[in-house]
Amino acid sequence: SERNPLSGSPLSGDERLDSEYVRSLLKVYFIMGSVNCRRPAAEVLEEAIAGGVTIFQFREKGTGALTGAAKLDLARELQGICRAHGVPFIVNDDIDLAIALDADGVHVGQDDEPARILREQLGSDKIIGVSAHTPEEVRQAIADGADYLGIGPVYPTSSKDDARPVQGTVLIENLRREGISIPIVGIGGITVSNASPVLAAGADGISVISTIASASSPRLAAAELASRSVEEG
Ligand code: 3NM
Repeated sequence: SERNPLSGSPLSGDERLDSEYVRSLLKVYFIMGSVNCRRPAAEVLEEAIAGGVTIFQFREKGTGALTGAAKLDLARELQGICRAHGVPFIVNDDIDLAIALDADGVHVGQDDEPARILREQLGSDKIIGVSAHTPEEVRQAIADGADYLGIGPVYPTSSKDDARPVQGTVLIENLRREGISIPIVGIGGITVSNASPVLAAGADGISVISTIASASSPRLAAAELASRSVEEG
């Protein structure tokens, strides 16, 4: 039977999703589109969830990415897998797709629709994530009503053509030192062996494409990331 991960989920006093609930979802945040894996994406996602992925983002971007009906079909297939396992399904960028599929949320970058507009379109019970790379972008995203932030790239990445300069864990550390408590995932070049410093810096979880999508065993990769994130996050 299908499970909707957000149904009955706690809303805070101001009718937003409870931030501790969102924080708990971010432990192992897997992002993938068809260009990120050499095997069928559905297979990779099934295995990754079996290994311990806690939230999934459909990110169909880059050279050779699917569009139109093919993109919609793949999104539907992957959403079905997420629902079967109670894993929230987030759509990168594409608000129309997110609405059409009644996805659990949307993730946007700085060049996309601001979170304030997305909140108006999506309502209070969906997850809105924003990529932020500077303290100013962080402040704006929080003011706009983001549920969580993706902060990166922590390490060098080859999965994003227009990635910003590598920034290590400094921004995450500084935000936590300032008392900013919004749920945060670190992103960019994170592997099993370099995940711990990201969590130690104050991230609630880690977000990866290639460490899981290109692994010979997505299940094992996800399980190893989960063991780090659950113990140290
Ligand atoms: N956003 P990998 S880095 C999608 O810095 C994305 O905002 C980033 O892929 C940012 O885990 C990135 O393979 C790519 O490095 C992450």
